[in-house]
Amino acid sequence: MELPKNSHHSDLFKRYHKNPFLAPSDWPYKCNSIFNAAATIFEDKVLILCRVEDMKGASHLCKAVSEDGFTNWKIDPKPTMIAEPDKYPEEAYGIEDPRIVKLEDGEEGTYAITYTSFSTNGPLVSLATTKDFVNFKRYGVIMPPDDKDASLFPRKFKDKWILIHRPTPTSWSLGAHVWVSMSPDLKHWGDSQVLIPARKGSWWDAYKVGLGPQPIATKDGWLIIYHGVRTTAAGSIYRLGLCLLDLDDPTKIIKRCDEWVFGPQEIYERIGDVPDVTFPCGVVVKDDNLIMYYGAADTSMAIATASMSDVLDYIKNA
Ligand code: BMA
Repeated sequence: MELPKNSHHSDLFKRYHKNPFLAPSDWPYKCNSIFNAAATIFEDKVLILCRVEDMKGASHLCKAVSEDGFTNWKIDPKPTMIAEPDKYPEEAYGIEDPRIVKLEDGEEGTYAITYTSFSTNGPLVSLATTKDFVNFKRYGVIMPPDDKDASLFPRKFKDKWILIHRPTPTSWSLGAHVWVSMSPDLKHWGDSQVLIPARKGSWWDAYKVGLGPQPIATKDGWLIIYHGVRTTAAGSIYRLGLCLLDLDDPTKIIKRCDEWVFGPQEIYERIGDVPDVTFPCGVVVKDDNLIMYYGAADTSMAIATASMSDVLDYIKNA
């Protein structure tokens, strides 16, 4: 069956012909779904840290590694990072949706993983670091509930780390926006401000926006791929938009595009545990190729690629 598509949808991002490239049936152990993976380059290979939902409903993280980022994924035979509610009570209902950055500025060799802890008081942002993706040092809660969709920038700005995150106000009509907060030590956070506000009314990104993959440094600024949610009578649609931030001061937006550039079209994106969701949490950049890893319908993992120069030209001319 061919689903109807809108006219220029996949001009910028092209779907990998073997999508979905990882599904629950590919997993070495029993699980319900594989989705919303972070991505990075580790030891010259592409490493993705997938959210795996188990058969009780809670999520943990499990890594898969590939030489080329597309094929021959070596999946850990058991969970790589699981919730530890005895030591970290905020992880009571599991851990979800990681983003990875490779730190600079005195922290070389360390990868920071921000993830959502599903606490008894709602979702919140936790931080852990690792040097080998086997042992993890937890920093615990860095943003209280409700807050999610977080990533660090890989370096400091005027001696401060910056975190992108998405707190949710108690009243939906006020909108859930992307914020930034600063920290001198990755533990104490403040100077919070709105970075990307959700739009309103009929906009594709009305009321709820959140960071997608980790911020990507380009010659023209930090590339931010964010998800926007449109609520319809049939549920929500999760699509992707683009923003460019100042390289030296990422609290400044250089450009925000009006139109979404990617959204649910294919059957594996439109049908699943949560229909109509394209939800990337990781990208890797190889030369001019941007390889985006996204969760499809909260069920499986898919890839879309773009030329970085085309993406930057698109943003400039949008
Ligand atoms: C968001 C997050 C994602 C999920 C999406 C669609 O709020 O919780 O983990 O993919 O909803 O269900």
